[in-house]
Amino acid sequence: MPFKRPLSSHTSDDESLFSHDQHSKRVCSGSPWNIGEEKPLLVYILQAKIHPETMSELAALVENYTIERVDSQRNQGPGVVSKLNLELTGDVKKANIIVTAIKMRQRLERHIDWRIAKTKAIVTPSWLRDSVKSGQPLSCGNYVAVHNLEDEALQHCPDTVQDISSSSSIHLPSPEKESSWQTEPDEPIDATEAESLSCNAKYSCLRPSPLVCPNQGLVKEIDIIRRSRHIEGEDRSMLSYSRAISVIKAYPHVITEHNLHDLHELPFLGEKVLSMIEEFLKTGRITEAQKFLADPRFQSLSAFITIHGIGPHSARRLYDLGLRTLEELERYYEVIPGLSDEETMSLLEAESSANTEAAVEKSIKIGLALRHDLSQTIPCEEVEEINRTVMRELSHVQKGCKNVIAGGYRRGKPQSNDVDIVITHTDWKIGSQKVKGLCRKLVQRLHEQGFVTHVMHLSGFHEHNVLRTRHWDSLEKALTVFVWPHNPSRQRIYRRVDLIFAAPEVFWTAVVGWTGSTMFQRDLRLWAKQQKGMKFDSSGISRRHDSRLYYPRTERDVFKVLGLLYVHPTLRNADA
Ligand code: 8DG
Ligand code: CA
Ligand code: CA
Repeated sequence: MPFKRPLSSHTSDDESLFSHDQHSKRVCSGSPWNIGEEKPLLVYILQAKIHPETMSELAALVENYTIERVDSQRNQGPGVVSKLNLELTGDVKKANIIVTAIKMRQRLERHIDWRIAKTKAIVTPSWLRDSVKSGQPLSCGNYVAVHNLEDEALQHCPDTVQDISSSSSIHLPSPEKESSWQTEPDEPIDATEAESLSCNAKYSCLRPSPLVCPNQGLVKEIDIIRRSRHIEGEDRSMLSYSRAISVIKAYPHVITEHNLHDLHELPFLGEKVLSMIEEFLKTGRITEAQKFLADPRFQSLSAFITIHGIGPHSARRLYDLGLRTLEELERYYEVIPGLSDEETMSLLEAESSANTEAAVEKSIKIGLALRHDLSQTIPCEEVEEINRTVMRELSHVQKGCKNVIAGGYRRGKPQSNDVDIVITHTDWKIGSQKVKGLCRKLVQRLHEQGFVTHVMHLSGFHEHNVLRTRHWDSLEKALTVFVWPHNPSRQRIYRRVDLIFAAPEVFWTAVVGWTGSTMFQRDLRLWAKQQKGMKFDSSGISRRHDSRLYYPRTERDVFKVLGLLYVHPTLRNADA
């Protein structure tokens, strides 16, 4: 194969990501492909979907790599010479490892017979780059190219470091697979995988829940009743409606009088909800929902809880004081609409003031003052622009971070109420130290650059044990107000941006938790607890009986560890 040789075989980005690892890899003896072995490791590079320049880069990596590397920092002492013997092959059957940019089975099958594919380790180009960099064939687990072939890739991987994690009581992470270095894992929905989910399963994390379902009008109507229970503090009843809604969200057919009886097969649809559905089919309305919509108390309380910091309990208290409208709330809190000079940046200095009454009141005042802006939804293009800006500023504070935009955006919502960005550091070994305290530093930087005007809430790692019961998780996070600095060509509108920091070991649990939806996350916890004896939240997964911790290395791993089929983010819309 006549490949053009590039000037350099790797990018400067790669240098920074892996420079630490180069000096800390274990020496792995006993590998069939390792140091000093004569037999070369045969590499087949599948050209499809790989740019010609990348192709020559990869080929050069293989062809050049019978190099000797003196690594004076290894445990065995200075001067140990390592050799990795790679050889290109054009015969897929002979290959020990297949490198490809293809991710989907169907696509791969156009080039390689599936039966052969099942006998090989099929990995992403990053496996090759990283193996060459580290001087040894790395574990394939993080570089699996086609997820249907994950087990096979592990089984046939010519790696030498695979067992580090399994021999430990703690699931040790290692460098991630290629796709996870990107801002957003943008895998398409795998139809076979989606079909394996079941619409009548008891847990929403086993059901496929699209953003908009065939019975969305009905869902919206039932959601009014759910909201009424929420604002009145009737949590049990609210949860029943949430469950009914989530079951309907996953029901794939339009409900009609003809198939109404099929709904009896579905969980959580009791007599009351079924009769409401019947009424909706006949009239297009549910009387109880309509009554709430017309109820002044419902209207007031619903409006109050749209303000950040006002939950149902506070809303009812304010209502009992005689307040009815947001304008009255403004006067009560002495707020001037559109103007907020509340000093919440001081939260950055305070040790643990995030939940004091004064801090909550400040955030209510900000929420009220800026409510006309904050109630406007954010188009996904702007979500991405905010994310880019945040990450650019973060790079000035700490190099080597990566992130995923979570929340509704990731579930496919075209318009979001806020932006949720989950951030970690790419260095698995020292990443958690790098991430610690980063939240404050980033917010400080964003404030100095004029992007963040307020911090509504700030919390740190140390809350883990103390406030476990009151919080979703123990991650370091800042709930901020973001604004584009003065620019005549751009509308100056305030946006809510949540910045969540996770150590590399819990990055993917954080992404899953913060991707939601709320009901999906609730059922992940319930499933973990009831079916697996495990504990799940955004800050980690543990086994209950011995507190063993699990550190999933990819998002798919989160599902795997919990014994679940993977659910694509756009099928996690288990709320209205
Ligand atoms: P949108 O209203 O913002 O458009 O939709 P969303 O993105 O689904 O709502 P969200 O209120 O931004 O919440 C995103 C997910 O994060 C949601 O599934 C629930 C979860 N979540 C919070 N707060 C917290 C929290 O403090 N910790 C954790 N772990 N998750 C949270 O809303
Ligand atoms: Ca959100
Ligand atoms: Ca949010």
